[in-house]
Amino acid sequence: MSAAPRVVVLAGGVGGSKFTVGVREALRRRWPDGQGGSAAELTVIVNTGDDIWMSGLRLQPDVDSQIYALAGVNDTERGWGRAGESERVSAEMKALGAGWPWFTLGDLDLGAHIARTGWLRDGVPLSEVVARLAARWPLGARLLPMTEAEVDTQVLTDDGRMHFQEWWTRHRASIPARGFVSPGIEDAVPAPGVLEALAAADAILFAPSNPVVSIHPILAVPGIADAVRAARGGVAGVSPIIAGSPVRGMADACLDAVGIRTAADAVGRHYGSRRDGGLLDAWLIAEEDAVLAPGLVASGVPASVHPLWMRDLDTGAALASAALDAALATDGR
Ligand code: FO1
Repeated sequence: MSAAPRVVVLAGGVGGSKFTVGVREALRRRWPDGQGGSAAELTVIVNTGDDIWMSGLRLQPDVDSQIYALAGVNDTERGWGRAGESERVSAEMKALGAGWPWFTLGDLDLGAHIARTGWLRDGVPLSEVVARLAARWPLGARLLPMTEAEVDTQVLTDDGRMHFQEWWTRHRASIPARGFVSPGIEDAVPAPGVLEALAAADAILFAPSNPVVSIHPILAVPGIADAVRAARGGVAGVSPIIAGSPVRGMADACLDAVGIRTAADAVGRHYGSRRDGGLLDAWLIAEEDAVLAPGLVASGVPASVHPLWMRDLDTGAALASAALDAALATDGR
């Protein structure tokens, strides 16, 4: 068996966390540490563009989705928040006319928002705050926010801009988006540990997360895309599009807005091959999209065909394992 690798995953929240759980499982199976964990190191660099202030509380949907999924306490049916939630506080807030009627905070989830906001107000840096929240459970992964700066994603519409959460959760992405911006991101720096993790990684994986509002904000933090391009380890991405539809969520509305077709080949070309100045050494597409592979390969994007649906822990681990193999097979230069 080869030496246990250092693995970095770039990911958003709900869809990304399913993949992260699969990666952790694949690492446990292939490089077991004899105590139920893995000798491999897993670091997840998480999108913070979805973050938002609500009623004085700082919410971090993608960070929390990753923590809850890795801890096994996530609501798998609803897709976000904690399993077995109650919503007494939210009901009272609604009665008071506070918060937003379209955004519900569970009582357990609120514990995390209150703790996070309190620490931030005490001056604790965001990456330490995330580490404290993640320490609530043994996750078997290190979570890093992409940056400590507040760079909430805004959606450009014909009537002006709105916060990504309002567009996504309230309007269900039904208002045509003309683009996405992250005010302040050009002055942001990667959170502590991000560039070091990318430089030390044996494998860097792009989760099948929304390319526009989950992966792009991470890559838009100055220094991160360059660190991926320069990384010693191999870089493999997993398509979030299967047979022309998003695996999850409303990624098609986001792709339309930035002029990328909702298709596995279009997203692969958008990321591009590292040999040609892009980001990937390997691009995993679904069996349903096998017909697209030759065209991708011919245009320099190193595509390979795999079962992409993550139906359970086994299929998630199998996909993660294929992505790991694809990344580890490349020397990255
Ligand atoms: N999504 C919803 O569709 N409705 C909600 O009321 C809602 C509340 C919520 C609270 C905390 C949190 O961390 C996430 C929450 N989400 C909710 C999910 C979230 O807004 C989005 O699905 C993601 O940000 C997009 O990845």
